[in-house]
Amino acid sequence: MKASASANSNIALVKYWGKRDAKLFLPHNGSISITLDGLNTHTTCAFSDKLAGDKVDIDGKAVQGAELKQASAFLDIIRGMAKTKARARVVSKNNFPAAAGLASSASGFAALALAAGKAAGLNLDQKQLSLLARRGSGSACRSIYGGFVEWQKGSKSDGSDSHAIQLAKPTHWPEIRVIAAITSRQAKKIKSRAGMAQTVSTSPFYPAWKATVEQDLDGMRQAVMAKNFRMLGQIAEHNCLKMFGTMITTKPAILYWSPKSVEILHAVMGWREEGLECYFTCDAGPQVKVLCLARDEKETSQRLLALQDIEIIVSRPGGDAHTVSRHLF
Ligand code: 2P0
Repeated sequence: MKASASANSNIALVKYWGKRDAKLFLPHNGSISITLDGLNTHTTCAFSDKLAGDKVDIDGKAVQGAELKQASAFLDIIRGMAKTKARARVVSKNNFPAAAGLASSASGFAALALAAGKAAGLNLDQKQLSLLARRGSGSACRSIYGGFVEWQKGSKSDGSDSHAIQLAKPTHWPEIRVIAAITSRQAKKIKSRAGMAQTVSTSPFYPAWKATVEQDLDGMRQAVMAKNFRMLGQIAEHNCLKMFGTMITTKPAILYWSPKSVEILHAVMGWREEGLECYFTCDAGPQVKVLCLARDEKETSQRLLALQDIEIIVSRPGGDAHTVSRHLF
């Protein structure tokens, strides 16, 4: 059977940074994100006994090497669940530039979990899909749900309690805007996966990260439920800077920011002093995501574009990952 699915990417307000189990993608800490309607992946999957191996196309290019191995290992989990040996054909399209470093693995593995699960004849509920998507890429477990989402780290060694839940639907707080400012299109030198492993094993600040993240999670849950934008922004910025603190103190150091990224951080802090309420957050890369409310979307976008050599993508809180009837092959 052939099946297709659509999933949105997400931006973490309290970050997932560090694994306690690399094989099962179990995190050291919980995380909270907003699912983003502007960054979407559409994926079609079909299993067939006639294929000699898995064939995966992303944005018109055949995936090869380590990336194909990763996709096949994920499909193996689904094959195990469905008790089949059939190989898969997968075609996937992002509606945002693949090289822009905007967490395509989150929307990608969420869409693949749903499309491949259905194509294999599995009838998984959202919790099961979140558990499955996590095994492809940690942040993907949050993209199964729309709106405001928490990945509960869990404590079991088999990972069966490490999945996302929805804190609030997108309609709870539709005024939130996330403006992704793309500062560089060069592939980053150190992937998140390697960066977090290096942080856990070498940063002297990692214990401080782990010791303070629960209070960020508590505060962020409150901020989301009370729709307190100042509190949300302040915690998100602080949590992002703490994560960068652990990254830049690894051996060797990892510095994901470009000069342009730092320019935006200064600009956002300056605009805030002038009364424009916006906050920044960044992932493991040079792009900066600026958080603001709908009333300030236009002004914030214009000021970002005026910094030059920046592209922006504006997102609102997006919906759940869902199956779609339009197939890509
Ligand atoms: C996050 N990041 O919470 C954090 C913040 C980057 C910085 O999740 O190894 O691609 O596939 O589980 O999910 C990016 O890392 O890593 C990420 P794997 P992933 O969004």
